[in-house]
Amino acid sequence: MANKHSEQACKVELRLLWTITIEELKQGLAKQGTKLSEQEVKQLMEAADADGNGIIDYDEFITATMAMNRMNREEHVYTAFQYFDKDNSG
Ligand SMILES: [Ca+2]
Repeated sequence: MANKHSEQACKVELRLLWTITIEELKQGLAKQGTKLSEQEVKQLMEAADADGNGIIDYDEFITATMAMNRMNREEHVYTAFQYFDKDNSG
């Protein structure tokens, strides 16, 4: 199915381009009205950053989000990811 193919291509692209830095995480949480201390943000970051390279990539974000919310709806994750990565810095 053509749709499925382009969906998968899109996910690969997202995996390559979309990452969340600790600054984006902090700003995203602040915009949502979630007030976390620097230490809490770091802990959240470390929890999500499975390979410890200092950024949360698409896979890590999905894993962390699913673990937190027990949600299996990827479009919600996608929306949340867009929210955090507003500047599309990648
Ligand atoms: Ca990482």
